[in-house]
Amino acid sequence: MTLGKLLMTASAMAVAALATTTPLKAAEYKAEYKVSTVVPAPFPWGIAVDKWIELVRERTNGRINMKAYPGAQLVSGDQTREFTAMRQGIIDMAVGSTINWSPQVKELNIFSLPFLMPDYKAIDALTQGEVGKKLFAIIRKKGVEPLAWAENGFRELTNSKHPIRKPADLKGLKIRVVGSPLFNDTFSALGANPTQMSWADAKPALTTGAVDGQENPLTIYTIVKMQNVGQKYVTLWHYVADPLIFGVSNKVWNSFTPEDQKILREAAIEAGKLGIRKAREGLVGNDDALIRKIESWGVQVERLNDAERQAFIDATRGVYAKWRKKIGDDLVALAEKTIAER
Ligand code: X2X
Repeated sequence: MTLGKLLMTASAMAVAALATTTPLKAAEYKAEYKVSTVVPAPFPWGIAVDKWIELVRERTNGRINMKAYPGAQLVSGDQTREFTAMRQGIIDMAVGSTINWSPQVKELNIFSLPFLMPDYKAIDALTQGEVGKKLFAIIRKKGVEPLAWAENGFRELTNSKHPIRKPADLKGLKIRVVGSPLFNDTFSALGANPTQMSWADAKPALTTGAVDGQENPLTIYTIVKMQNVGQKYVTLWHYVADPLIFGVSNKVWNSFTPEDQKILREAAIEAGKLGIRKAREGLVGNDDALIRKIESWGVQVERLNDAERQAFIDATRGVYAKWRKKIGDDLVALAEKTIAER
């Protein structure tokens, strides 16, 4: 090669290098952003995820291309590792349950304190108020940008053995739970035999009868058709509810322009509202269509009166007191005050 040719090649290479090191901002974006979730559409949770993805794609003209990965498949089905994977940047984004993130964010256990939230207004008072702001600040500090809330729902008790109307009815029943040792404590206090497992493992365990019962929102019950795997008894006890949080790994978040961050946040808020509406369909106000649908399948649904519900509250007070300390006395006191004033 002549010296002239060599110089030309070198300058061409320099131009090429310049072109790759100073691209337009959007060109730095990934071809696909992975969004972790546990359940897909038609669950209200998955509907919220799909809406978020769709709105962001539309509003960024495809600059931000997200894809849902349900079944917590990005963490091999172990939904309690979702938050950690997002912090590490293995997962770009997630719409996660407070239950599944609570092993890493202990304050999120607040929504799993037995019988803290009596109704939907109480959930909203927490997520949309000061408690929600404080929780978001904690999550942000841990390396995930929180954008908005959605909802899985009030978790009702189901089992294959017999109607449950009082703590003694739970005695010895093997109940599948997930996420946090708080659930073990709650069900042990009620005399049951709790066993931790992921959602991926829960479905076969219900089918084979390896467990007698489980707790989940009624939208999960109906869409999975749990009545067909022997879950013939449902107790409406509203003992805890799990909100969902839209989150983005900090590293990914910081790579977006402020305009695109705004689009992501606003789209999450909008998708979250849709998700919450879907999660409450047939369950709020005078509308109990979803419960009547379940009854029409021959399932026995127990509606507890105040005294019956109080017996469950009394039986779990010790658990509440223990976890109040773990979560933080100030935060729990603020939540109680917020709910009392709702
Ligand atoms: O595993 C469950 O029970 C589920 C689907 O509700 C959650 O991810 C918390």
